[in-house]
Amino acid sequence: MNKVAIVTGVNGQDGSYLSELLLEKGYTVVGLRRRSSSEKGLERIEHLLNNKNFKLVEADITDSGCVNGLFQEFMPDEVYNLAAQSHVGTSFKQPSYTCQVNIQGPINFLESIRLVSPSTKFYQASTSEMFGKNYEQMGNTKYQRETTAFVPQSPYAVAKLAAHEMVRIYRDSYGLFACCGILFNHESERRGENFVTRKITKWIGEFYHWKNQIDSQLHDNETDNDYILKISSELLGGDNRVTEKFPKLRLGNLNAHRDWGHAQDYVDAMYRMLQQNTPEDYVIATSETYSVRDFLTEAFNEIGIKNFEPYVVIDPEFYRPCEVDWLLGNTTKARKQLGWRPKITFQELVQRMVRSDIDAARKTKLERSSI
Ligand code: NDP
Ligand code: GDR
Repeated sequence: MNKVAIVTGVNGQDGSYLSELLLEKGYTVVGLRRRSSSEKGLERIEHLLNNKNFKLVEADITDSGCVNGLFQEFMPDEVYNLAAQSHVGTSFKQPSYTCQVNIQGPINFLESIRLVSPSTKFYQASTSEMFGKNYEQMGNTKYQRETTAFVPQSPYAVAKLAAHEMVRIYRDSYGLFACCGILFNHESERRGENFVTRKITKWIGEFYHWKNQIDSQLHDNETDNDYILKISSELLGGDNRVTEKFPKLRLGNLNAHRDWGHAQDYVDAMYRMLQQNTPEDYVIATSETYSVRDFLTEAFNEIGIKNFEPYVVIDPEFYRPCEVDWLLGNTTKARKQLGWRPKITFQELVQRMVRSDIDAARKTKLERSSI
């Protein structure tokens, strides 16, 4: 009989990659998706919908009765709780909602496992945001590991830390196989569009096509405060310049450092954690850190632009009331005990994301022009 895994947040970035991995390994995957008034939002898992071992189920993790019913119906061997209000900036504007989903959700699963299915293994999606502004230092290297103290800097991080501690309490009190992956930032071609990496690469994809539109009249680029301008060559020098405008990329803090990996590598670590003999928490990261500025430089380089500055506006709208400045994960434990290491480098990650968004923008343009 196939093993059964419940994956919450199945239509999110990680849920889609993890489901692929588990299906490849012969699991039956029960993917949970909350109700939506439209059928949109399944793009990341469209290719799985016809797989006979994949079941898409409507469920909200904040509803304890609903979660309990899932255990009665599916008796899962493993649960991967990936569903969350996962945007740090949003958590400052919606702190109560963030706590409701990110704390109550995991409690509902832990309670159901305790009461209905104590042999089910549970994975909780913890985060490097829990370290907040804290780090350890060896020589010039500042890093975080499993034993680094948590000093959360946002409602999101506080909620995730509460869930993290709750997992520890259920593990210690009731002997459940429950563990947390303390995952550092991981991105991909499927990353949500309001996280900084994807926001950048999506903008670049669209800008690339706008810039390269075949139009013999347009040949020069200029900028004003908010727009990049293309100016008609025939009218250059005259008073009646014809311009086309493209809005600049608006971002907040470019100095924050993040340890960015690829989501495909990270879901493999989640799986490995639940195959261990004992439940433990692990830091998962690449152990390299780059600033948002570095990401911009690398991404603009992909389209042959060496200096991104004329194309970007710093907008206080995207500053956070409290920021996490430095993240770099020490993965000694995961490498040793899980045999895990990332395969995709920072440079490959950026390249894949930019190329994918250039392709996506091309398709959108073609669709528009065929209407
Ligand atoms: P996403 O935001 O892409 O996915 C989260 C999913 O959770 C979405 O599909 C969302 O549904 C779903 N969801 C939200 N609320 C509920 C609810 N009440 N009931 C059911 N489903 C719900 O996140 P990622 O895939 O990037 O991250 C997965 C998990 O890992 C999250 O918990 C995140 O906090 C955590 N994490 C992520 C890291 C990263 O860098 N990506 C790093 C460390 C931790 P909908 O599509 O309808 O909004
Ligand atoms: P993060 O990711 O907060 O690290 O949380 P995000 O991409 O949102 O921000 C990274 C850094 O970029 C700065 N920044 C901007 N961020 C956004 N979103 N939009 C902007 O315009 C912008 N400009 C600058 C931010 O201030 C920040 O410093 C992600 C999420 O996936 C969490 O769920 C996860 O737990 C952590 O990673 C690890």
